[in-house]
Amino acid sequence: MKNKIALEEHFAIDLTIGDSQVYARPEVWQTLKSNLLDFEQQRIEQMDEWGTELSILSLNSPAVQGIPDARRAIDVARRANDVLAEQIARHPTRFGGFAALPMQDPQAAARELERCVTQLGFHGFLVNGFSQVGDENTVVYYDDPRFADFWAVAAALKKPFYMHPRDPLLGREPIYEGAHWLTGPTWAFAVETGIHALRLLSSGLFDRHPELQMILGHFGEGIPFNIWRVDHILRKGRRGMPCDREIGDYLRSNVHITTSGNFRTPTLLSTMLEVGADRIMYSVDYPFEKHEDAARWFDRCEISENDRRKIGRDNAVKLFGLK
Ligand code: GRE
Ligand code: ZN
Repeated sequence: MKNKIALEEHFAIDLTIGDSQVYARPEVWQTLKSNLLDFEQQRIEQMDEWGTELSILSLNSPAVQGIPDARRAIDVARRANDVLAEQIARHPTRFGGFAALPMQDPQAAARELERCVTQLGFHGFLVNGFSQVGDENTVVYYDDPRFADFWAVAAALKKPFYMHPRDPLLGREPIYEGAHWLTGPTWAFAVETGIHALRLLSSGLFDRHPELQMILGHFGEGIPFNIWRVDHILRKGRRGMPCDREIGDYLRSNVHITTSGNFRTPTLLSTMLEVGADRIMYSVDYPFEKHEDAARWFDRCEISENDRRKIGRDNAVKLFGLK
């Protein structure tokens, strides 16, 4: 498929590139680093070769979310968003943007989001999970009441947001001790991000803002596979859960799911059965993943051509209101 749209595609700036080094084996770090910092060379070559017309770009992880000092977080977010805006201006048909936001200061995050959407033409925002706030051992999730006004601003802008992974703070998660190969994209990303998404879905956020749309990568971080059980258990007793509906209802009305880094047909088919082909979108997760691996799988996997067009492109055109 030639004119795909991909939306979990990452870049870094000098101030954030160091955060990605722990995820690269030493022999591939120089390549990953160069690919994250690059916009116009390898990135566009790979998009051309493997049929991605438009990449919606976002900062690497955890970057701004991992900066406990709010003033520094505000500064780094603004710089990253300005770098991205400049590249989008140079290649408006090839790049779009998700804003990085300093959630350490919800008011500042709302102002930066408004700037990015109304002045820079970004398509929404991407957060790398919880934010450390004040000191590095403090974790804040976005169902916290302090974000009420932020979410009102985000919903009013009518752009989706991407809930992207970061690792849990390993000092607070002893379960990974002695099994560090399970951290990061192996497993910990999905657990951490899946729970954060479930917190938002069950918090009442989507009752207050029924139009708000959340995007999850990696085929939904495990949620579609387990949603029947989640609702089955909660149907027997809600245990204080404050939202109006079942979590699966929000999954089918407020969530979109991408293929990023999870190029597997049985998983795609199961997700299609659970949420429908209209809520699934192609993504690569470049440069942590290869366009080649994503496209070789997606372009030929056994779905109808109608569904391939929706997932590869048309659903994103609709969601982001592209030309
Ligand atoms: C990502 O942000 O998507 C990512 C990382 C580190 C390793 C793999 C990965 O930040 O997909
Ligand atoms: Zn990613």
